[in-house]
Amino acid sequence: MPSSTPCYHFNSAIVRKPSLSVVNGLRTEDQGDPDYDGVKAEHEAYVAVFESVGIKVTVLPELEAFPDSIFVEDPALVFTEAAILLRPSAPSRRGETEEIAPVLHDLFDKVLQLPQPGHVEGGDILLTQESVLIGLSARTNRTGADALIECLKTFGYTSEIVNTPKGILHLKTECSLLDETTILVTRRMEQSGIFDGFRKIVLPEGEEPAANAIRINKSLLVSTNYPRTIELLDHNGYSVVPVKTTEIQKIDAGLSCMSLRWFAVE
Ligand code: CIR
Repeated sequence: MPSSTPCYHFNSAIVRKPSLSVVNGLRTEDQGDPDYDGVKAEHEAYVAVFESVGIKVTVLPELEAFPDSIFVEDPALVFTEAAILLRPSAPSRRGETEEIAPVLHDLFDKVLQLPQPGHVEGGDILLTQESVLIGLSARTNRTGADALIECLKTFGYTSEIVNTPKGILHLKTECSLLDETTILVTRRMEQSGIFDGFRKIVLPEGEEPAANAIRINKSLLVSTNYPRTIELLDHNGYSVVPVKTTEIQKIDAGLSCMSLRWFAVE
C-alpha cells in the first residue's frame, strides 16, 4: 500500500440521510419493515459517534427514489488518493452511483469510474494494511472485480479477489478489520480460508451480525445488540463504542454500509 499509516486512520466520512422509502429497503429475509423514525434516530446517533471520534462528516440529503441509498458504502470506494465510482448490481440501486458522483468530484481531486460492464458493490471490499480484498458475491462479479483491480493499480493499491462464501450478502457482512493483523470473522468466514494469513477473532455463536464492525482510529464501533461480542472485543483490548442498529438491521445493514470513510490530506 502507498502509506505506512494504519489503514483505519480516518478523518472524513460521507453519509446520506435515510429517506421515508427506507422502509422498503432490500432484505434477504423478512423481519418486518424497519420503522422510519427508528432508522432516523439510529442514523443520527451513528453520525454523532463519528463526530465524537474526530471525523468530519458530510451529510447528504435523502433520496426518496432510492430506498437503500442510506448505504453509501455500496456505490463508491474512497481513499486518500482518489475515489472510485462503482456499479451496484441490485437493479434498484444502480442509479445511486450517479447521485453520489458530483459529491465525490467536489471532495476528491481524482475520481475514477469502474469501466463497463461489470458490477462491484462497496460492501464486498475490505481494505487491509497490505491490500484491498475484493469479494466475489451475488453483487460483485468477476468482470467488475478485474476492472476494479486495474483502477486501484493506477494509484498504487494492490488488490486480491476472494470468494465470499455462498449465501452471504457482501464480503463484509461477515468480517471486518480490527487492526493491521486481526480480522473479526464469523465461523463460516474463518473456515473459508480467506483470512489464513491473519490473526482471527471468531464471533460467538448466535452473534454473527456483529461481524460488520468499524475500526476508526482508536475506536471500534460495534452494534449494541451483541453483548458477548462487545465483551470479547473489550477483553481483547479494543476500545469498543456500541452503536444501535436494531431497525436498520432489518434491511441487512451493519455499521460499515452507512458511510464512506477516508483520510483527507488538508
Ligand atoms: C441491500 O441489500 O443492498 C441493502 N438493503 C443493504 C446493503 C448493505 N450494504 C453493505 O453492507 N455495504
